[in-house]
Amino acid sequence: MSIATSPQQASHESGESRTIDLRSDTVTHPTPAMRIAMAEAVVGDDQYGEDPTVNELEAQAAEMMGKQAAVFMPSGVMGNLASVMARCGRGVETILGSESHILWYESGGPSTLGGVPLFTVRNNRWGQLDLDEVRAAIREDRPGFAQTGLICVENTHNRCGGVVLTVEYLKDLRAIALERNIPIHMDGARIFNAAAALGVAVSEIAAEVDSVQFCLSKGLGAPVGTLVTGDAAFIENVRKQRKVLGGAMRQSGIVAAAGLVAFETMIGRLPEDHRRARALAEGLVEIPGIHVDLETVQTNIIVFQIPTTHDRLASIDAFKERGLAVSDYGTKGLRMVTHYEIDDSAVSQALAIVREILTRSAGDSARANT
Ligand code: TLP
Repeated sequence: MSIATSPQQASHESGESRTIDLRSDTVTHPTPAMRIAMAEAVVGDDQYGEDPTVNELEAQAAEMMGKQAAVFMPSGVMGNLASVMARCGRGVETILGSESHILWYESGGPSTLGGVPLFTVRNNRWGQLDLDEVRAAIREDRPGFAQTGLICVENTHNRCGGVVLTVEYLKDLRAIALERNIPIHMDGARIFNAAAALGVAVSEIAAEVDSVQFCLSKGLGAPVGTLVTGDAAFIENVRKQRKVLGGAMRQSGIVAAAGLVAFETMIGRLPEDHRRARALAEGLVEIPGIHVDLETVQTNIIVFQIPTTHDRLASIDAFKERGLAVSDYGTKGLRMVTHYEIDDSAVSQALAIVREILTRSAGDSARANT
């Protein structure tokens, strides 16, 4: 056995060394420093609270977010679900955005496993929930009404193209939540991207919500893991819910070690991903027929539409054949996400492939029609 000590070697392992993989920042491989830290991690049984590496990761996470405590979870989906279940018992409702990840991509977990009804409020172009609509969505105390137990927000907002919720917006939302004593949970899978875009500390964002879930396995490049942060009593409850969901771990310091390296080495470089996403977006709008809402390209995500003359799925396949992977975002179009394995030359190659495929097939179909 050997440890892959270079990103090239690591990506070689995946057998995809030639693909420019812009499907997500979740596709990143652990850095060489992470692999070494994982191999050398001091571990113990986390369920006895005896894994020093996990304890250190949780302490650092809580401190960065300015919260009392944190708990290490296997995934963002589980972090969100355990957070919702810790706030809302069966029949207690959660208010969340119509475009939220929890609603779209988490298999209906809160309702199926938690018995938590979901009440959706429309997300606007900026990923925000309209404040008047939130006010109206918080239930009065009536026999026929479910009780409102939680408001969820997402920052950065994935389906809205990586847009950032500002601290000012969150303060306004908080004021409404406080009037009715409803806690706010932030799906902050990419909160470090949000903080980098706003030029503030993550704790300034986290201060406006009661709990934050954030992922190590996206732009931060670690292989696995999420942290949920909040007050001590809430985190104790999330630990219980994690156990209910079968997500408690033992010598999880092995993976937590990569998270500690991510904190040290990956947060500071996120603006590079944002710069490259911008370059990609600006290059895409130059290609005839492609539409990108440039104002929403604020972090590392680009959602774009290709000309209606082109079949979306066939175009994705054609990109793939030429060595470019992007994801399908259904009616929203296609998505690209930058990350640390995407350098400037990958950006220009990706643009060249998109241009080549879309112009070539436009030409082909024009010829076919004559
Ligand atoms: N998002 C993934 C896919 O599920 C779409 C991606 O490629 O972006 N919250 C947000 C905002 C997310 O974007 C994701 C992952 C999660 C939660 C879930 O995290 P994991 O994958 O760790 O369970």
